[in-house]
Amino acid sequence: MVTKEIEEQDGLSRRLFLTGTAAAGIGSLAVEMASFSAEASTQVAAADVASLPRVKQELVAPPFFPEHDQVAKGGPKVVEIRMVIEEKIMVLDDDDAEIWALTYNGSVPGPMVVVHEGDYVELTLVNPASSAMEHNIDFHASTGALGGGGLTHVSPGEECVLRFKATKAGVFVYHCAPGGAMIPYHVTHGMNGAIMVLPRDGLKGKNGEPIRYDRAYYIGEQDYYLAKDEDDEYIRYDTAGEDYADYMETMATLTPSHIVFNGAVGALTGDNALKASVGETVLIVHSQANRDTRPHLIGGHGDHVWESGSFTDAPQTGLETWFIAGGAAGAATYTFRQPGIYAYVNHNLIEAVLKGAAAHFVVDGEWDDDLMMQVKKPTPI
Ligand SMILES: [Cu+2]
Repeated sequence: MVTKEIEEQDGLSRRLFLTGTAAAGIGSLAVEMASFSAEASTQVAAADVASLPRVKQELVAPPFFPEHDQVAKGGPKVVEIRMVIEEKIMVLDDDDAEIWALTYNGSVPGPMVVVHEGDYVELTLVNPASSAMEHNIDFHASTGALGGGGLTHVSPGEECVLRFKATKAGVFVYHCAPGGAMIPYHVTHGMNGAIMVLPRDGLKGKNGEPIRYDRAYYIGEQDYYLAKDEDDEYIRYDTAGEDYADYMETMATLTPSHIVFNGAVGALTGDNALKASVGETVLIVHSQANRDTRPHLIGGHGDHVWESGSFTDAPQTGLETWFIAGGAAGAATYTFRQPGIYAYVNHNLIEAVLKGAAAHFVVDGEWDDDLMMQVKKPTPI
């Protein structure tokens, strides 16, 4: 049905395609909820929020975090962020497989946002006139129908502002959810990211002891469903959205062509490997907006792991592999004790090795023979 409408390209069909409301179900629900939520949102006690200090957070491309305090300074703030939607070709692997990625700020995943519990997040979402499609954003960290999705539909050439109170401490996914089949289509074209809502007094262990980190990295795992032609080559398209009909078929197989970290195979290996030193504690936030995954640091552990992503719960300790449910983010800390190159993988090893879900940590420092040593080199038996 949708395919036919795209081919027709008349004004109405184009609009339906852009909004995703051509597909029945969640699409129409979203529209109804949008008007309902918009009404409710006008009742917000704007006066209280207006008295709060405002700070701008400069978002940066993953795997890096924006500058932030681990322990909040002062009371709640309004944290202003800006995301510009970018539809762009991204090369996914060494074989030049490519996709018209749908992105927040040009990266897959979108940028990490960091606030403290009780802060307000105020997002300006910009959809440039050059875009082909309508987009929006659903914050799993927020409270209110559709996570802001109903209040943020921006057509090409529009921008909007959404404010929500970060009432839940934890790490959470955000993603585009325009309606109907466009929801998985946009999410599996890269349109997702994560936000970290820290407790105001910082992260804590089982016994309330403070947990601090020296570095923080954001790993967004992404499944793509590229279509191939009759010669077994990935199909290339001239414009964003042109792959829609083919992609609907490949998505329905539930079999990704690629499962990668940070947008593409090799995005976090080689020159792009994550850096750390022996003795440093690294916070790793891992998100997967669509599909279950199971991070594992080969040669290390999860010292503290918030598997569900909720900082309200005490972290688990000493994990070998942890589970991140599709549609969620999780957090883990690890203090490196040995130098070397560590692979950080989705420990479905087929997905890591054959599909691409692997990163490297390059760790410098002194080797500790007590922890590990080669007692005898390989020699003939
Ligand atoms: Cu979108």
